[in-house]
Amino acid sequence: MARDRGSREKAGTFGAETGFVSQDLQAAKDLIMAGTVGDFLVERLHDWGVRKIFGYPGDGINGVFGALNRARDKIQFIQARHEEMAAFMAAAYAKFTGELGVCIATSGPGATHLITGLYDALLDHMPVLAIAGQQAQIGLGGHYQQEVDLLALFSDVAGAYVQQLSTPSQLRHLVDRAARIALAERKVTALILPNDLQRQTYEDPPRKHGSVHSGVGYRAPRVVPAEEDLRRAADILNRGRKVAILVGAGALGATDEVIEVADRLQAGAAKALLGKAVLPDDLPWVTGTIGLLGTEPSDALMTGCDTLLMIGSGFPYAEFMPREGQARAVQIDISPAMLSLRYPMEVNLVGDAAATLRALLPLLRQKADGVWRDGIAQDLADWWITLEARAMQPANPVNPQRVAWELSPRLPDRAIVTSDSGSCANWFARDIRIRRGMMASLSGGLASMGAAVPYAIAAKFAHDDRPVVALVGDGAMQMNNMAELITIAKYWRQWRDPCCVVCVFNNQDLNEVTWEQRVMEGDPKFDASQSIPDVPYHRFAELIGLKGIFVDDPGQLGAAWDEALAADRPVLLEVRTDPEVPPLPPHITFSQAVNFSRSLLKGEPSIGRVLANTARQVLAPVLHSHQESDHD
Ligand SMILES: Cc1ncc(C[n+]2csc(CCOP(=O)(O)OP(=O)(O)O)c2C)c(N)n1
Ligand SMILES: [Mg+2]
Repeated sequence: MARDRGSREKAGTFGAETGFVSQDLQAAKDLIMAGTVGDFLVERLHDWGVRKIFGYPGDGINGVFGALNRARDKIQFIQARHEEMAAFMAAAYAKFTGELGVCIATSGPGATHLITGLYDALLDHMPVLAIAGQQAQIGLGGHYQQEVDLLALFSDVAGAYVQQLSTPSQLRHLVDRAARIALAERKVTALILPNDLQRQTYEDPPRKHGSVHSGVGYRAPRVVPAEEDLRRAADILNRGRKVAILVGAGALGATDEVIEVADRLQAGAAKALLGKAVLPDDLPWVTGTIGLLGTEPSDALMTGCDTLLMIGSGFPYAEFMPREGQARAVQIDISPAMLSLRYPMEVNLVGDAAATLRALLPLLRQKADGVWRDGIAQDLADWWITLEARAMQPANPVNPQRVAWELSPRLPDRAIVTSDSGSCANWFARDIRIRRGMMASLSGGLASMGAAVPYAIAAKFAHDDRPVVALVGDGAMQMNNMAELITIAKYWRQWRDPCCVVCVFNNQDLNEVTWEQRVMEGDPKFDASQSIPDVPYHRFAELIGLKGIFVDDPGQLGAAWDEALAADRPVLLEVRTDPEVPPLPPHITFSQAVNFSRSLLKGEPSIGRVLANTARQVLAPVLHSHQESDHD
């Protein structure tokens, strides 16, 4: 009977939408509500090791928020400005801790807002649990306010496990399965909780036919391939004369093992963007990132190798991999679904990166030092000179490459660097030299704008003793990152190390796409879609209590970074950067270059400067060296 009363109260007098609930009354209700479905949910998540939940409230989920309030000593609730940001935070928290990320939102618009952040987690294989409220069961199907079919909404992104609670005693196994499946399959799961149920008394499942009796806990197994398969892989790797390694996020816990294997095989190694922190960039055989945002030495590594070892990566662009038939190949991945996806592998190994490489090592013969690695080292030496020259090219007023170039040597040890999607991802990928102990990430698979600041916030909550730097375009800043500065302003005093620098590339342009229009489509910049307003980001930061620094002179960049990294509070470093410096791939193809030239003929507004910069930076060598390969 108590349950029925609960739902009547929600639907009537006590509905939060009606605003009748006084604080005292709510407190009294909270007291007698101990032991509700909401309380059990929080308790069970705590048992699962959850200590932080990112989200935003609403009356559809207030029964859980009351419980979070009662359990403040167990789980910290972190309030984002927007549910999508909370989901990005949960994804990034999982990335930076290896733990389950949890986000929470109300019914209807709160739940729909979560979606992009959840896809970010899904595409980057992060374990995230989304908790969403729902209208009271009595009204479901009634075209009720804020009623959205959440099972349908979450069915794709949380396809691994999405359930709507229909009776309190069901909750235990819903939580247990949602947490375990997210962790074990590194996927997104979702629980939908009708608000009338959240306040009902929780009871453990009765011992009767039909009940489910689940338990807490998951430990990842140590997965190592069969000995015979390891031998087949070792045979291929031992026969190779020019071995290339490609690492991704799946190798993040295997730095020592990758280095040992690479040294044994005298291999070079390129990094997919999400694997940027797998290997430090000061090793003379690490060619940096690969792909559209990659380096020329990575390109040379892939085009020149005769053997490929791919570890923990779903790197998407096959055109940056060896040509089919060029290299014999071995892949290691914990997920069978990711095997032989971008290149037909001769041996597919399902296993943990570190454990599998450890098991491989005794089977690998030491190769003699050779020309292959010397060539890579030479390519790299040349490349760093090229990058520095590109970064130091004069621009109007500041060359964006130089922003990252000047940051790189100044990054404190153990720094965590995040980037948004936009042209700054190029400079993040190429110009930041990662050192051992650092972390770095961005929205990889989804490549969504708007992730850098929520990622930085999650990084601070994951490791509040580590300095954090976020690189963000002005478009992404305006989209939603600006609002999340308010979240930084709200929480930074809780962090042991206040160092959190958000660097905005103010080019008044959606520059990455402007260049895609030019280079990929052969169109001129579409001013109506590409130009964006000038906003004084550093002054906004100052208004909300952060430190603001503005730079429009490249000579001041170094000092500005020093000041930002040493500040006693989070900093917004705004740099006025030149939108006419092209964020082109390491080797654009000849046809792309032709398209690009055509765009200029079609009436590009700033034709003079575009041509000057492009010619200076990349176009001339591309046109010379790639005419042949493009016509193959
Ligand atoms: C949510 C979302 N919308 C659109 C895009 C397409 N997109 C990728 S980069 C970019 C431009 C980003 O502009 P800005 O943040 O100013 O960075 P810039 O490239 O100018 O440095 C756009 C529109 C995207 N990746 N994500
Ligand atoms: Mg921009």
